[in-house]
Amino acid sequence: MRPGTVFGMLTLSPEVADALDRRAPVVALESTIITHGMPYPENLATARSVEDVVRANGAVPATIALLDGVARVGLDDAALERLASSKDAAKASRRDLPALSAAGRTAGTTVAATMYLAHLAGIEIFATGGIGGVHRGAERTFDISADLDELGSTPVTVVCAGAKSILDLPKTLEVLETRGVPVIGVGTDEFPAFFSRTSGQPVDHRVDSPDELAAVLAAHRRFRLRGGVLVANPIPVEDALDGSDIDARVAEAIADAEAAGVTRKEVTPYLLARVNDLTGGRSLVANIALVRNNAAFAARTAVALASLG
Ligand code: PSU
Ligand code: MN
Repeated sequence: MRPGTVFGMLTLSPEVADALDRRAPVVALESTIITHGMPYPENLATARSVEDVVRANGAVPATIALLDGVARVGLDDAALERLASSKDAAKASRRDLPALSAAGRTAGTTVAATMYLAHLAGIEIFATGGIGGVHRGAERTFDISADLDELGSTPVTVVCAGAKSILDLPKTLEVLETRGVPVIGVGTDEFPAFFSRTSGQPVDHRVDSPDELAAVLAAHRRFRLRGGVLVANPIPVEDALDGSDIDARVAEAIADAEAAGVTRKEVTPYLLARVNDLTGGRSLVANIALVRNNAAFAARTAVALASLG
């Protein structure tokens, strides 16, 4: 695929276009984590270092975002810097893409929107920190992230560290089961809880290496299952935080969100910012470590997949 425009609305960087042409390993990276998930300048340092980790593990990084209305796949450093320092970047989930694009806006793309754009570009694997899911209290609010429906319908593999306890993990796993999304633990039989390696929630399938995951993904392809695959890679032991301590801060953040009357797409960014504040630097350090860990595993899996042909 040549750099430039695909379907009128997608611009690939020359490096990503060339890698896809050669069928070389490529890893997609999302950008709501940059615009709404971490404060400046840590967001910029993280975006750069995650790209470095992908390269160091043998793949080409493709950070995806909406810049001046154009969906870009593969950002240069100036674009990363602009996105990270922007005060008015929007948050684009799949349904926001048309209106934001028509208005020429700049936006971070969520897991859902990034999966969709990655698939259009022909990228099969994507690394992030945490996915959106079923919020606590969803039986009252109906707050369920569009990330889960996207995983049910778009064939991209998402490597994450589980989900933050701002979400209801058992309900999130139930919805993933309903949507037919394979959930695969990396070196674990439990779904990890983002800052901590365990959640008490079992996963049905486990792999212990990138090669094993590549074999599962090749089989997923052969079965022509139409949706994505969720890979749950626990935070490294040395970076993990004490679960009960974080949970208390998260509960506080959720109470604040309810008191402030926050709803819909504002909920997750509000909670992420509040949890960052309430835990001080510690949660941010852990967050950065787990994203890098996921990027490494995704890149090594992309390399293994490419060698399967
Ligand atoms: N969870 C995190 N960090 C994040 C997000 C979620 O720990 O940055 C972002 C991701 O981009 C995810 C989005 O796709 O929030 C989900 O938003 P919502 O719940 O509104 O669908
Ligand atoms: Mn929501």
